Parts: sequence; C-alpha cells; structure tokens
Amino acid sequence: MLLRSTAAMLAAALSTTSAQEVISLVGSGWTLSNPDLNISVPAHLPSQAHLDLYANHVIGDPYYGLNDFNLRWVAWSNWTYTSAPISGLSSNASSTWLRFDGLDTFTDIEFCGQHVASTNNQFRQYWFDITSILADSACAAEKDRVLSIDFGSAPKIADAIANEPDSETWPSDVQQIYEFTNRWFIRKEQSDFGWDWGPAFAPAGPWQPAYVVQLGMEQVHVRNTLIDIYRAGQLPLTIPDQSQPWIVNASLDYFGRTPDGAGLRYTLADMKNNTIRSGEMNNVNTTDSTVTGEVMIEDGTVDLWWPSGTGEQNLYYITIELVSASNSTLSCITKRVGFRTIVLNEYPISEAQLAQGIAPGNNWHFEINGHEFYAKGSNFIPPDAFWPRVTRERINTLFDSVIEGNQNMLRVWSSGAYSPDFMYDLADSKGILLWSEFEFGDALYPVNPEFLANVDSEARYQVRRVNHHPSLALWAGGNELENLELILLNESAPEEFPRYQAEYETLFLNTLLPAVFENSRSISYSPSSTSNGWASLNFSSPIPIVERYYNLTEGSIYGETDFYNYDPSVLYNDSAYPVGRFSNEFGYHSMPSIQSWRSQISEADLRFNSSVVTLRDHHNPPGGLNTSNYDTSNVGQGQMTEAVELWYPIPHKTDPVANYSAWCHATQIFQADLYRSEIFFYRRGSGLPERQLGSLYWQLEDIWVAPTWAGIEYDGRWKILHYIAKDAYQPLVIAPYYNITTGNLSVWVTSDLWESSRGTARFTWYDWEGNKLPINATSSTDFEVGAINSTEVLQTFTTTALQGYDASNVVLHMEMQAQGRLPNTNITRTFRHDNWLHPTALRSANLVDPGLDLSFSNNTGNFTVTATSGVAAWVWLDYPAGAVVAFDSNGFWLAANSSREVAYTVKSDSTNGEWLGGVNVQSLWNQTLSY
Ligand code: BMA
Repeated sequence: MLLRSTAAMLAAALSTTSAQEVISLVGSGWTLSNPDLNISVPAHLPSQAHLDLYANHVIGDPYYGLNDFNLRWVAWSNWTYTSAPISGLSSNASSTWLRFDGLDTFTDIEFCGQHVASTNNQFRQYWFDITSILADSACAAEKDRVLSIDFGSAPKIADAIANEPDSETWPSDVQQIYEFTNRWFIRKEQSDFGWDWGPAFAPAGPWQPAYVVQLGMEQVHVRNTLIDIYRAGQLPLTIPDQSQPWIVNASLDYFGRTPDGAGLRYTLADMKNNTIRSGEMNNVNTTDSTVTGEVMIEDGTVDLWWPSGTGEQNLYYITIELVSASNSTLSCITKRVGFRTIVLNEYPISEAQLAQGIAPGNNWHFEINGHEFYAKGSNFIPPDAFWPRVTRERINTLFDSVIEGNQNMLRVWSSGAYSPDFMYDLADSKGILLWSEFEFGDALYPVNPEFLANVDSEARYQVRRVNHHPSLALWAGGNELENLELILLNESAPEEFPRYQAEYETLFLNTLLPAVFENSRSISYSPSSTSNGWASLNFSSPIPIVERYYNLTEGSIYGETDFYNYDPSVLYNDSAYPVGRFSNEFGYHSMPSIQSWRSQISEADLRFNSSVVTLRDHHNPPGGLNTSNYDTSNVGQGQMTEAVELWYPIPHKTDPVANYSAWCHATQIFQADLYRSEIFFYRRGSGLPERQLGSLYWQLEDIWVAPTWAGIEYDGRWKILHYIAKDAYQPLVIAPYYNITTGNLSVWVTSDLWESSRGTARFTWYDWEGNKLPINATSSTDFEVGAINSTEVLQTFTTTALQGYDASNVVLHMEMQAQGRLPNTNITRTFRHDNWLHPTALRSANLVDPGLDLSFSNNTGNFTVTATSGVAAWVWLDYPAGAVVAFDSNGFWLAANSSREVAYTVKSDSTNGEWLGGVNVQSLWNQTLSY
C-alpha cells in the first residue's frame, strides 16, 4: 500500500513526458550470415555468432570437449548480422538515429545499403545520425530499411594492427599471451583471446541492445546518465567530512536538440519511508550533448547505504526531468541511487596511528561512510565466454552465494567486460561492493593518439553509466601493471624503462584518471591493481596523483599485495605470505567436481591426465598457450598433484572414474586448506602493525568447466573453497598459526565487528579415535577482542606441549564463543566458531574411520551428520548432478561422537527433488580407501 502511494506520487510528478519514437532492435528477426562459408541462419540481438550458430545446430556446444580449439574457424571468420526490414519509421521526424549499446568489436554498419559508420571498441556506446540516409530514395520503401552489421575477425584484425609498420612493440616476455595474440592492440574483452582459467572463442556480434530513435524538432534522447552523490567539498581519494550536506550532481548525455532555456527538475522518492521530495536543480549548464545540474540534500534527511554486514542497503529512486522554458518535459530518466561515501584511503600513517602501534608507511584500505571496515571477498571474472547468455537470474544466484559466503566486496577483474547495470543493481540491493576496473591487464598498451582517444571515450561512457550505483567502490586502471608488467619490463629492457613507464603514465594517469575525476567526486581511482599506492596527492596539479612505485622505506608498509606461490609447501607457511595493508589476490587452482566435468567432457576423458582434461588446464603450459604450440605436459596438473601428494592421503581407487573423482576432490581440499590459512593470516593482520584491512581471494567463479582457481563452478555448484571461505569470513573467528617445522603454535581470535567483543576460547586435545588427551596446554581462556582487531588466545610449542604424545595421533580442537554487536544495529549476538589443528601433515596422520552417519529429518528438513567412532576431517556432503544446492556448512570437522545439523538451500533443480535421495557423506578417511 505504502509503496503504491509513493509510486503514484512519482508517476504524477512525471506524467508530462513528451513522446519520442524509440524502436527497439532487440529480439529475433535477424539473420547471421557468412557467404564465403555458405552460412545463413536466423539470429538474435543481442547475440554473438557462436550463440546463433549453436542455436541453429551449425556448431555443437562451444563448451563441449575440445571445441575450444575446434571452433577457431568461427573466430577467424567475418560475420554479418542483418535485420528484418525495420517497420514503423516515420518520415515526419526531424531526425533519425541508430543507437548501439555495444558492438563486439570491429564493424562496418550499413542502413538501406548505405555506409553508416565503422566501429572498433566493444565497450563504447555508439550513436549515428541516419536522417539523410532515411530521406534518400534508396530508403523509400520499407523493404529497403534493413540494417546490416559486418563484424570483422578480431584475432585477424589484432594481428594486422600489430603488423602495421608503425605499431608499437614491447619486449616479448612482458606481454602475457594466452591463445590468440596481440589482444593489447584492440578494445575487446582481453580474456576473449584466452586466459589461464578460460577458453579463447574471440566471439563477435551485437552483444548489447540497439535502437532506432526518431525525434521531433525540440526533442532529445538521453543515451546515458551520470549521477554523482558526494559530501559537499569532497574530492576523489580524499576523506569526506561526514557532517557536510550531500550534493547530487546529475548530467544527461543526449542527442537531438535542447531548446534554449531548458532546465532540470528532480524527484527523490524514498520508498521505505514513503516520502518524496522534488524541485528545480541548480547551476544548470547545457551544451550540445549534455545537460548538467545539481541539488543539495541536507545531511541527516536520508538514510545511508551500507555494504552487507555493516548496515542496511537503503536505496532511493531519483528522477531527473529535462524541462523546456515553457515547462513541458522533454525527457525524463529514473535511477535507483544510494547515499554513501566510499573512499580508498592511501594517506600516510598518521602520528595517532603510529601511537596505536600501526607500522609507518601508507594506509591502503576502504572507508564506508567514514568507517574503516574489513573487506572480505574474492575476484569476479567473466561468468561466461558469451555475455549475451549471462542473465540477471544467474548473477542473482551467484551474488546470493557471495552474501551467503559472508563476502562484502568483489574485485571485478579488469580484463573481462564492464559490468552490466543489472549486476550493479543486484550488488546495490544485496550490499556487495564492486571494485571496478578498466579493461586492461597483464600487458602494456599502445599510446598512439587514436588508441588514447578510443580509450577516453570508452572510459567516460562507462564511468558516467555506473556512477550512480552505491555498490561502486573504486575504479582501478588495470590488472598487475605496477607489480608485474613494469617489473618485467625493467628486467627485460632496463635502458628503455623510462620510456615505457612514461607510456604507462600516459594511459593510466593522464587518460584514465581524468576520465574518472572529471566525472565523479565520489569515487577513488588507483592506476594499477596491485600497487603501493600514491606517494603524493595534490589537486592543484593537473594529474593529482604521483605514484609511489617502489620508492619504499625499509620497515614501512604501503599498499596491496598479490600472492601466488605454486610450491605446495607454502601451505601453513605464514612466513611466506606477504605482509601488506590489503590482499587483492591470492590463490592456487583446483579441479572442478566430477558432476561438472560430466556436463562438458565425455566419460572416456574422465582421467586426470587425459588430453581433454589437460588441455583445459591453461595454467602455465610451457611456451604459453598460443594456438601453435600446445603441449599436453601441462604444469598446472603437476602442481595440483604435488600438493595432494605432499599433504593428504593419496587417492588410489580401483575404479578409474572413482579415482578421478577422488583426485578432483583432493585438489579441492588442498585449495580450501591453503585459502583458509591465507585468509586467517590476512585477517589477523587487522590487529598487527600492518593493520591489514582486506582479503579478496582469486577467484569467485568459473567461466567454464576446467581446473581453475574458482570457488564456485560454472553451473553455480560450490567447491570446498566457497564453504571454507564462508567459514573463514565469519565476523568472529578463531584460528591457529602454526609453524610445522618449529612447532610454534599460537591461536588468535579475530573480529571485524565495529565494537569490542568478549568471550571464551576453549582448547581440547584428542587422538584420532576421539579420546581426550590430558595435554597440558591452556584449556580455556577469556578474551576481549577490539573492533576490527585480533588477539592472541594461546601461545605454545607443540614440541613441548605434546608431552611425548605422537604428533601424528594428536589433534587440537579450538572453540570460541563471544558476545558481539552487529555494526549499525542494536543486535547483540552470540558468535561461535571452531577450528582444528593437526600438528603433522594429514598424509602422515593416524586417521581412523570416523564412522560417519548421515540422516535426514522430514520434520526439520535438515540433514544430520554424526561421527560415531573417531574424529572426522574434511566432512563432505556430496549430491548428484542436475541440482545446485548450497549446504549451510560443508567441508567441516567433527569431534568423535558429535553431530552437526546441516540445512541447505536449493539454487536450481532439474531432478524434481530426486537429488535429495542421492546425498552422501564422506571425510578424508575415504581418501585412504580403495574401491
Ligand atoms: C592473476 C590474475 C589473473 C590470473 C590469476 C591466476 O595473475 O590477475 O590474471 O588469472 O592471477 O593466475
């Protein structure tokens, strides 16, 4: 009821909008063709050639088997999308336009057989005036009003650009090549040319909606909108004064003609409190392509937006109307917005911080509405090789898993595509901060004027398009530039370093930074993920940032860390993990489940070293992954094998498919074990001199079925990692820090609540059969852990504490219970967390059969797992293919004679509920069995 009345008020406020003709070109009625190949099939918009060819059975499922390689011909070919004759065009319009929200990538566009334009950037919006073409006699009949878009082969064109005589070159080992070459010359999703977790399809097609727009004399079409909400006086990267009023700056990008004396009105609707406010906007400035105005909103008159776990996601609808001097509405747009400040604080450590024990150097963390918080999350990669089939529903399910996983931030990695609005919308509602990046990564890029101008248009469009979303946390220039590319360059060509560094700055400081700062006062910018942050910030200079690079003072701590070490002895080796202010990437790959494998490869290929499986492992194959030098002696498979062999019982099932499945599972245990150890290490750092305030592991989800770093498989199924990260990202956790060589063991409680919490930690030693051992290390201790802080609750050496007990037959159970208040609420809750330590590698532990029992209660609708005869390590509830289910916990340990009730959520189900009957349970013990 309340909602309806506000909606009615909103509608009344907007009822005067004047009409303009917008004909959507979305839908069927298109044809995809390639005359040389004699192919012509019905097609869609938005789409890509592979999708339409697959729908018409010209090709098989691109994801099946080795189609990654077999379908290279599609990428090497040109494809034409032709519309049906466009009906409903008026000959009285004063102007007619084509608007494309995304063309992937190289096109020649024709309308009525006449050339309209050529495009070369997947990430730009394009609009073209076709008034004179429509007026031409060639366009008189409706049957002639056909739009055709010729897409050139991106790999061919990239190679052709590279071969032009004046094209830039770089030392070869600097540019990371996966499959197709020369991706850095073109503005197309960089991972379309292959990446270490994905295939190389290099798709082509009209991947976003397109429209024909017809306007009358004094009509305009708003093609994009910027809304910037910030505290008065705020500048990007600076700490806003939270007592200042809000400024809402709105800017409409249009084509058409705005009459003299046009103004802007706003309406701000608060659906929760059923209030609406409206009025004229101030300082209206009109150019021939934008109208901009602003309005002040008093502090305290709106509710703030907070990320998940720190408060509510309060959202408002703002409508901006462009009104003529005679007060008729020329155009009107509505966006959902939030009031929040989010800043990346890279300021030097202050005297006050030093006095608190924080190491000197710089800060590098985010602050929401003036509060520090701990960023918990992962890295998002493109969820599909073909974006047109990524639906809102799919991202909704994925983001539910993010929230269930206790994550509040995703780094949307920079060599995919800019996130669609629906993704930001979902993140706004769920409270997921999206650290967003320009699409550049693991390479250096050209800096000729055409390339820079192309990038500038792309960046300004994208910055303006998404700035109103409160989930937008940051703009970063690209991936692994300062911490990898410039370092590789300095090693390969030290004499040329200054030139290449200047080029790096031309693109990432002189081009991308102004694209952000000239459009947004609310969003921070960092040229490279990863970096040591800025060395100075000065808004009186044209480029306010001077990068620190590697001008470091010993004993000081600066920016972010990115950490990969594929020597599996890195597990539990705290001294190997980097000490920094924020960890934006770390990881190790694992295999997907047998259920996922079966959806994309044949039964005969279900072997760890089958060529299909090995060819899907794109991690570090010798000589890179370009199409000519594929080699099956793949490094990635070896690393996973070594990791399992070093730490766990080695699976040796007699049935080859069971053995393959057990191996896949074992690689997931290692992955989860390692990420847990690193997450706890980084989180504990919130209470250490590094004042570490973020952990984003690599990577959230899969693009297909392959060995990768993902925690969520292609269809949404959770690997062990996602469950373990969920556990490790709880607000209050207890965790061991153990040096397996010296036996030094300390246990810490870490909290990311915003007030201190008090509780008790308990320690119980068992043998694997579950007998309590009278080991003389503190059995319980009370603690207080500060706001976003950590505290040590046990310090001992297993060498002495074990009192002669055999380390391979000892496990320590750590339990924590504490009272804590949830941020921005009056809710005080009891938090519980437990953890286990095994002083030797599980490979050499005296595992016993824990006698696992699984039952299902029709009353509660939950499962119960019981360990009847020993300690159960890595308990795993498994379920059949055809459904995607998230258990509320999985991958846990159980003490002997203890049970855990496990609830679940069904994410999708094509088995009609039959998956329930196929649930089974196992633990690490099963890895020792042959069957
Ligand atoms: C980093 C990332 C990605 C890559 C991942 C795994 O390099 O930034 O480019 O996929 O590690 O290797």
